[in-house]
Amino acid sequence: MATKKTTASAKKKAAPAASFSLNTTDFKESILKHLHSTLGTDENKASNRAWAEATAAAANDFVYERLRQTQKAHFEADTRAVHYLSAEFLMGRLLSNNLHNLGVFDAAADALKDLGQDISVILDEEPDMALGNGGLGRLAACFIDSLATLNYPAIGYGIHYEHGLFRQEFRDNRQIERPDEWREYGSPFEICRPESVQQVPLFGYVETVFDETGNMKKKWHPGRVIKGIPWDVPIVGYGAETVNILRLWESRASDFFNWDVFNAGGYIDSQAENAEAEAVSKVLYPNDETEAGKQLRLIQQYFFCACSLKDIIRRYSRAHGNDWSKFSTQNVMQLNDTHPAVAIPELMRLLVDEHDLNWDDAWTICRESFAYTNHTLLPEALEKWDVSLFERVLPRHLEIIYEINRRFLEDEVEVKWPGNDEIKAKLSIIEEGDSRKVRMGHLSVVGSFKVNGVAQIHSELVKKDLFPEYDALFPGKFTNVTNGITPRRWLKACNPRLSALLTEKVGENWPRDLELLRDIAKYADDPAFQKEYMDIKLANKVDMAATILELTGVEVDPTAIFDIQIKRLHEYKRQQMNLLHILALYRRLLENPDYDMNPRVVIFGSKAAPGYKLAKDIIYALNCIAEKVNSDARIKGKLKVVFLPNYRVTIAEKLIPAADLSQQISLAGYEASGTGNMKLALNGALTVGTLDGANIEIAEEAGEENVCIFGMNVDEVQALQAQGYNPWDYYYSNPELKAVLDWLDTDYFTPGKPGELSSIKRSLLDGGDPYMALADFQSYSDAQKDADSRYSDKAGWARAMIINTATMGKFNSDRSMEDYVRDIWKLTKCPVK
Ligand code: GPQ
Repeated sequence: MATKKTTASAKKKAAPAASFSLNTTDFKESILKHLHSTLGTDENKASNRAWAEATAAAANDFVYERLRQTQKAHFEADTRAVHYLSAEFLMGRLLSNNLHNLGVFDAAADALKDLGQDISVILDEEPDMALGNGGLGRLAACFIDSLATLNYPAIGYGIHYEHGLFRQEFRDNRQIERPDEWREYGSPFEICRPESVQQVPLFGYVETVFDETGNMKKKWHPGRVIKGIPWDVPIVGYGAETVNILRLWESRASDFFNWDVFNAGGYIDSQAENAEAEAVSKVLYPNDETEAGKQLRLIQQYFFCACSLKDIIRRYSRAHGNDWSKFSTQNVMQLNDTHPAVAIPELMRLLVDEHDLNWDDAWTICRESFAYTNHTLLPEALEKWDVSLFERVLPRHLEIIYEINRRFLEDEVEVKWPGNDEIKAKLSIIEEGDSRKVRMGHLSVVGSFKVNGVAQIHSELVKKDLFPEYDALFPGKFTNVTNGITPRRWLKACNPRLSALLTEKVGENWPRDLELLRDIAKYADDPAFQKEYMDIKLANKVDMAATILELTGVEVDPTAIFDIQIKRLHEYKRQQMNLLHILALYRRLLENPDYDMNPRVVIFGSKAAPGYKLAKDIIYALNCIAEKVNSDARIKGKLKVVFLPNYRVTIAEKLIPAADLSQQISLAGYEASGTGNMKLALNGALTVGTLDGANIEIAEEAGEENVCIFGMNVDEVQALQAQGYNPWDYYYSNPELKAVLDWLDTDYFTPGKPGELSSIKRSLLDGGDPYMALADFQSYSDAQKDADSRYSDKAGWARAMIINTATMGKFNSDRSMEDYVRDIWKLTKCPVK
């Protein structure tokens, strides 16, 4: 067990959770007032939705007041701020979170109860704000929560998608996608700011002109202009001292452009133009970790970056006029992966073309203002744009990128490696070949002052395998910031039972200072505490069992092991290996109904990108297997398989507190960090995991004996790849593995339709098994067996769970933010009143 850190912070006086003296009576009055005067209804006929909106409005009275105070404080102090540029913010629901962070959750619950309403029913009215795909988008949401909590001046900038991530349904066991309608009837959590609309040029051509003094200038004549309308979502810090904003841009046709067409008699054409402009922010691309290379996606990226930079410059100019010397001391822009990388040439364009700075000064400002976070090594996720596409959409930006590249290769690469064309080709922002491409990762590295990976091992691999020459060229530019999660949403709000127990033991300050939980390690062997802790886990599992029944019709035993894999569906995450293990367990049970194992419920939550055929086949297979296994009386309920439809933040909040096992089984070297792993461990689950991403750091913190590590490590993976991996070797040498793979070719799980699950077997054998599931299978199976026998030792299991909860302090996203602040952003706190 890791008890290496002392809890110095434990001695600090606990700060109160909230600064409001809002009691139940006040809250009740406020809800009623809003029901009447904001919603125009009354308590006798109000729908659940109206109650929810009135509750949100009551909370907003405080939120807006703190927002105003925050903006005033930031303006007066003229502090340096971070601008977190991200194409995704996976916020989930906001009302419960805001009530918790305001410190009025209990008051609201009591008020609603007095009014005859059940807060959990009311909160269930709110659709998820799912403006993101998975980990990357959820990380952005946790980070802005932490920045507000820590009183740092920060703005999140993104896209106001009309439709977030698709809603997943199953039809005949297959995933189908339905549009997400998170704001069909508006949202009480956003404020439109028409006074800050921005214009965004697109397409057209570039003209070379000369000014009065004979200087050459470039003039971009855009073919279209669309407008960006900002919607502000208040981000309430815990304790609600600071309320920052998330500013999301919605696209519309520019009035100015439209009227021309309209007046020329083109009423119908102008409508088409409206539709085209509105398409830009219409829908979130559902591809996680794959770049689509589509024109609309490039336009989306440019759209929100252009709006955001103009917004940043407008705010800067208000205080500093035309004096650009302080721009980079006042502003830092963090690029959340390469999706916003086009902000780099856009800032150059604004400074050089529109504000008449010379190239060198502009470039210095750029390079001092941008920092870049890499979230993956997967080659298919590294964005590259066809030069021809770039030229059509952003002709001036392509010229600027060429100039950045020319100077970089001549002034920096040539100086370091004279005459070395091979290195130049490798480091060039432009990839040569049949179709030339702009490499957005290269652009991000060249244009930033810091580049970080998201877990220790990932950051090492970014240096060693992805960008080794850049690391040699720019010593000190590459760094690590291990990801984190907000303990407010991912423990306090989602697991109220455990939260109450923790507060009782360590005081009320742990949601800020998660290291305080280390103190509960001293009760890890205390039978009374173990009982309290495990009773809570069981109660959470009972709740989850009810949810499973409601959502899937499957009955599960709450005393069984709840074995959970929740994450996007991707071959590298290896849900298919979990599938093979399920088949192995099922087979063992069929061969021997007394096979010694604890009852187990294997639970999945996962969406597949709509165009990712194999991922959808894996979902289909798991649903078919679930159907068969769950209805097979021969195995006496010892194994159940559940695939929950439409996995999202809100489902995660219910599942995580009920988990016993956390499946984190990516092939080592492929999961940059993972953040679900942190949430599950914090809520007590034991990690069944490879030595990949943040699993390594979780094992360090919890101690190896409190996790179940298996499989090849990164070095072993790379050695096997170098030597030549042959999945058939494992197929022929492991009879159980062969049997379960062959099973997939039969019609056992798809009666009358043999071959329906064969694509999975094929990908693992003929397809070469790119993520080496067969190589790690036996070790995985052994780790699962180990987990099972540890579960049988009740005291040992309780101890391990308690230690997991006690030792996850490092993964507080507040710590991640302090790392960014110290190593990259250099912000100072701006306390609000
Ligand atoms: N991640 Cl590049 C995504 O969720 N989407 C993406 O497009 C990319 C990365 C994840 C990554 O797979 C996880 O390992 C990380 O924990 C997460 O980003 C946040 O860094």
